Amino acid sequence: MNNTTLPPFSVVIPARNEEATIGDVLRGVRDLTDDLIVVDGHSSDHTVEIAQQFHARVVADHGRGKGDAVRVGLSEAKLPITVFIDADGSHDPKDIPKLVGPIASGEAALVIGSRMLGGSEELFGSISEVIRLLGSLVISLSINYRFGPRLTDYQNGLRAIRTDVGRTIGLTSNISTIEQEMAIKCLQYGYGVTEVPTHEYRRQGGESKINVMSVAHVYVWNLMCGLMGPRKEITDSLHQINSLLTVDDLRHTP
Ligand SMILES: Nc1nc2c(ncn2[C@@H]2O[C@H](COP(=O)(O)OP(=O)(O)OP(=O)(O)O)[C@@H](O)[C@H]2O)c(=O)[nH]1
Ligand SMILES: [Mg+2]
Repeated sequence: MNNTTLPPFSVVIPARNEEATIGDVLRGVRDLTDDLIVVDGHSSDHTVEIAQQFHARVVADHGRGKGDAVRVGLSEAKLPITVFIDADGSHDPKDIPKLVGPIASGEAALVIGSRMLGGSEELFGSISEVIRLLGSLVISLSINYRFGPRLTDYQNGLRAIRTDVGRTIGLTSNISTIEQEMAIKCLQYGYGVTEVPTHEYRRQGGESKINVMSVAHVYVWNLMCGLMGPRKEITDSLHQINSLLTVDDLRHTP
């Protein structure tokens, strides 16, 4: 059941072969939401069965990657705010109310958890982690320079977004570049983007789905396109969709 002091929010867990950890994540989030969705990446282990045991709604992605799963999650969400949390145990469900608060108050349309503010076990453990940290810092600095905010962690998968905004900003990424794309497109459209301190743990089991070196060029290309792209206007058709779910709705939805 949802926390009564917050507006209702859907929780989306993208998961591919996360049988070792998804049960603990589901246990942590199930009492926070009335709309619990696991977007399954065609897992070959027991991820789906475990999700069903926790009465999560399980939907399949199109087999293209985490970005695809995030977009499927947004299209499936039934509530005005959608929270994303990874299935590998690296995020703390107790941070979720912090993410939802600034959307409920109208301060932001997208709220990202910041490992730079809240700490991370992953910052300096291995060469790969240092490369990812440096890449993440470059991405953050570039987006801040182009659009003006002073945020520290545009890459974090732990985040909350107004569902209507997530559906209408034109997300296209199929892989984990979805996180930077979501932030850049919100900023291009003039939506508020902010962050709150959240702690990140090293994944608690299973295997990483990301190979930094093989996707680095996609990150660079997407970042360049996003930074060079113009600021955008909300078109009439977007207005029509957005008018179905406004921030006022968020505040007044029982
Ligand atoms: N549905 C779906 N989920 C995915 C896919 N790829 C990754 N995920 C999930 O997205 C989340 C983040 O993936 P991770 O492999 O943890 O990526 P990361 O957090 O950048 O890397 P590490 O935690 O260091 O392993 C996890 O819950 C994955 O199971 C996919 O293709 N489809
Ligand atoms: Mg992870």
